[in-house]
Amino acid sequence: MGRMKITVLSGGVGGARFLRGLRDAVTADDEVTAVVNVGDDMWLTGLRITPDLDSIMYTLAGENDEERGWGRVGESERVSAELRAYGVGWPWFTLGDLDIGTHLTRTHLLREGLPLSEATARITSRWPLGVRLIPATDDEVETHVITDGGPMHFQEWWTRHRASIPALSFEYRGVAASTPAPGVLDAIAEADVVIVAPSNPVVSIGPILAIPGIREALASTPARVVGISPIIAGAVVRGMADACLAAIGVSTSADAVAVHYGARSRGGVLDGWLVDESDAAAAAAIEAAGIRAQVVPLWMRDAESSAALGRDALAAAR
Ligand code: FO1
Repeated sequence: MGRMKITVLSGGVGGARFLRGLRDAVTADDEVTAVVNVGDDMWLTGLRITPDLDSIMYTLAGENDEERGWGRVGESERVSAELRAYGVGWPWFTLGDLDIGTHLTRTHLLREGLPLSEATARITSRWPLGVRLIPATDDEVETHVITDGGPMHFQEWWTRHRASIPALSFEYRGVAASTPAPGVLDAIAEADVVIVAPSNPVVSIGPILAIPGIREALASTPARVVGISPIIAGAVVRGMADACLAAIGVSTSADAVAVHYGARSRGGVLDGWLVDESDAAAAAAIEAAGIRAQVVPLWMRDAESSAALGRDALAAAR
């Protein structure tokens, strides 16, 4: 097998773990590109924060806080304490000191006029990640959650309220006027394999698919498009994705999420869908929706099981 081009649509934590495993599963000749959600991004105390890009970068660099799931390992929070004392920012959202170094760099580059994709290339060049990271768009597209009390930024709903306020719907603010970042459409069109990471379908993959041009690129790529279920044994693997699925009327099951994405042959995005062994019974419903179902172990427990999942996803796409 020669050089392979693999493009992954990804959100933060789950996508980051998958990408780390995939990197271990490919050879040095292969080229892995991650098209990353920006819907969680925001301006805070003058800084542009991009949680999903940063989660992936820190994870691939071995610099992430594994226990907490986000931010840098060995982090301190002195600057955040000062911001709190001044009464600026979000007191429920902590920026670590090392992490702030990343945000200062990004904001500096943006203010010099670089688009986010170029700022990201500059920032990620610090580490040998083994994966090229491209924001799905250079435009500011931020997810807002519509609740009974009005809309709020996704980050406020998720981090401050822990998704406990019922979400009526989600709005990807600015998405209609957005365009894919340079390299995104080519990464999909020229891929040998496209993988939808086991990320939140509503607030991680949803905002990527809503950017005009991306669905069309997925529809026309000669590559096979294979997704990995973020649901195992009828439960979300991490986070509070079930609250997001409920809001869009999708039940928390491996087959319901596959049907939500839809078969590429029927106007959706998927050719194949990987489900966990505990969800083998869901395979029939997935196949009935026109999507090839593959039953494999999905738990990314350690480096070995994560790499095995990467190999399984590649095998499913051949
Ligand atoms: N999550 C939290 O639960 N509390 C925080 O204070 C927090 C800070 C934070 C700072 C930078 C960053 O990149 C991520 C951060 N996260 C925090 C995680 C983030 O809110 C979400 O988990 C993701 O955006 C959802 O994918």
